Amino acid sequence: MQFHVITLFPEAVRQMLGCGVTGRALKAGLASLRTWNPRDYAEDERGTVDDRPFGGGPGMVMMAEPVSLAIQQARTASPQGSRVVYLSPQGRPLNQHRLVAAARNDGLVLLCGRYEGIDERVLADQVDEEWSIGDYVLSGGELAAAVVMDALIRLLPGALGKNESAEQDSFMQGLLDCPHYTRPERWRGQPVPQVLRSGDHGAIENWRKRQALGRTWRRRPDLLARRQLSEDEQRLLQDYIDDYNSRPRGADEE
Ligand code: 9WO
Repeated sequence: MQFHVITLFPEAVRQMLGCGVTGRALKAGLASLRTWNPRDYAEDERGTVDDRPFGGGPGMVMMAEPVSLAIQQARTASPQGSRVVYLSPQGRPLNQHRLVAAARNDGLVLLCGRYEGIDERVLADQVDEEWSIGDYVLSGGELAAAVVMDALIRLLPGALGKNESAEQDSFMQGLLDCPHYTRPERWRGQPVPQVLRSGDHGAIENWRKRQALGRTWRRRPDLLARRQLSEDEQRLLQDYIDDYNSRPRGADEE
């Protein structure tokens, strides 16, 4: 998948993706990253890309022309059908479902704002979608773009090792993840749940599914409400709830 990122800070974007799973995917050619700097399309000698807001107020606004020219170049260089996405808190909330849909395309153009934002007329003309990664304000869209690319790269066939397939990810199944443990078997008085050391793979699978369902029920009931549960899953969740309700009063929340 080709990523084209429009940013005033191309080095920062590159650095964020340079290590781990994303770094390997880029080196292997599963994904590629090109950056387009509006400063290179500035109309004056000094490379001015921002100006004062009409209507007054603090801060600066990214100028239409340099951003527009950078978007045009990115669009031209990107595969047919690539969407231009602006990252902002005003966008549609991003989720795994939308990422899976986006991963089916060969390319994606990500537009990163700085300052107080980008002249609205460019957004109206040249942006296909606006995405938010959460209800908070950053100092620019670059971190959000890196989040989007990281989540997409994990979905590309071959990006993850055999033992870490994306379908296994909790969110791929609409549930939160189960707890994980490694050695030692007892750490500061806390044991690893017995079933995980039993070698009974059926029992382990059931325990993990029950934990995933139970945690989702307790922490994110909104996720469960949107997901159909199979009869097996309903039974496992009921086990968890029964267990939960029969705990001694004041027992540990987890
Ligand atoms: C800055 C600012 C300063 C004073 C008063 C109001 C203000 N609003 C902003 C602002 O929203 N700046 C944005 C910074 C402009 C667009 C790029 N920036 C950004 C993107 N911050 N946070 C995001 C973002 C993107 C995706 N998901 C969550 C947050």
